[in-house]
Amino acid sequence: MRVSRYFMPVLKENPAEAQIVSHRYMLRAGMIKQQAAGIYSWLPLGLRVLNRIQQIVNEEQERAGHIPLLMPTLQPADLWRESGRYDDYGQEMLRIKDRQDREMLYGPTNEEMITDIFRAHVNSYKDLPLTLYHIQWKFRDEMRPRFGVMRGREFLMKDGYNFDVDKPAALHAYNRHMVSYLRTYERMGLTAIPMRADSGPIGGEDTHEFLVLAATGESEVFFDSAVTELRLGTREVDYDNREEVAAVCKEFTTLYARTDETHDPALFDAIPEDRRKVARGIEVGQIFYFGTKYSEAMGATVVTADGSKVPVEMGSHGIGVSRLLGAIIEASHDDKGIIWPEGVTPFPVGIVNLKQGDAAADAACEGLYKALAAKGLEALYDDREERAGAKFATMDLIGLPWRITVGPRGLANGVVELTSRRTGVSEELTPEAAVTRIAEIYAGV
Ligand code: P5A
Repeated sequence: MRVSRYFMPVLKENPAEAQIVSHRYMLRAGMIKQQAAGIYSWLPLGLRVLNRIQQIVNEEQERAGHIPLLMPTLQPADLWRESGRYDDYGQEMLRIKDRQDREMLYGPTNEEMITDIFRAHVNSYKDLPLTLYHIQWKFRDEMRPRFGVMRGREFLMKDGYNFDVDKPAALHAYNRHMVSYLRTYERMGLTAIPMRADSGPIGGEDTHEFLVLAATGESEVFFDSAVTELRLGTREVDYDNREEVAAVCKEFTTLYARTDETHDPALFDAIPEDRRKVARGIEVGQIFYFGTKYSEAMGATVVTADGSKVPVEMGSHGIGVSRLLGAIIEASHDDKGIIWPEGVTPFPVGIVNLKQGDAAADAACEGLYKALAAKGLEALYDDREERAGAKFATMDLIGLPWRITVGPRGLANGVVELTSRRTGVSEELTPEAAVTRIAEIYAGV
């Protein structure tokens, strides 16, 4: 993409309404525009990151054997009367009437609807296990929408629902989600710690939240600092192997890590003092096991191997897809702007032409742009007639992890400059070597 042809309305000034750094940088980098409290348009640069995040989520869900579908944003109120949540949900639910005076709502979550789909089409244990998920917009009329996409009213969520014949199978699905989420967040460059939490309006007995540590996080968290060292890394996990999946979950949930809702001071005090940490975190996901809460209320049953009819065992599992942009920026930025991890960056590399109009510089930039494209890497090429300082400031603000700087002086020596946004370290390379290096970096992403 050439900056001269792109739509990236970068702001010079700090927007007064943004209280935290991620919100400030998302507005300044022209990623989002507020349309009403907690409701945003996703401008092209923001949409590219949102799409990258969705792609990672999809890949990891499919790797775990979970199946995508798509449910609507609008739901009939009657479904929610069946579970009893129509009244329970209160003011957070946006209630709408259609022209026939039928009561509808903009879905804050989809337990009822997925249970309705299940009961319409499945009735035998032979069709289980089954986990269905979608990535869809939700609406929650939050009392205090704030911090940009972090606490929106309209927001994008990945929500998945497992259906199993008995509790051990449902707990395996819970564990599978935990492991797939750990991998998902790691691919986004995040450390998200699973913490024992409270189940709130979703209900159920077992639940973990995934928290990214950040001073601006809305949750208070208590943990053993050793938990922040745990990594899934590149190990292969066989998602069908119950013991193996459970062992990974045990590894990640044995050390003390809880939100304020479930904090136990006595257990906390048993941690060696130098590892006892109280901090703040951003909740980027939550998984729930709730058994037959919805299936019983809504009559979703299966016939088991011995011929008896039982309510299906369920859980639901969510990732805050749009919130993740804010969380990643809170975890990865400096005073010049965003520093995207390679896994989610809107463009893998930026090209800055120091002297637009100089025949050699223009030709070298075009050559780099095409050579990168040939390797499947779409660069963002700043081809504007602008001062070099302004181009650098924009690149730093939008946070592409790598920048290639091209100018007549370097080209006279046959080199361009490759700079890491994270470390600021630059090296001089031939254009061909720069392309090879970038391709190597992204080969493992
Ligand atoms: C699990 C999936 C649920 O709704 N039902 C379906 C369950 N869980 S949850 O914890 O309430 O939400 C899942 C994740 O969505 C994000 N989230 C939000 N993101 C932005 N703005 C909001 N107002 C908002 N509310 C929830 C969180 O990341 C949460 O973990």
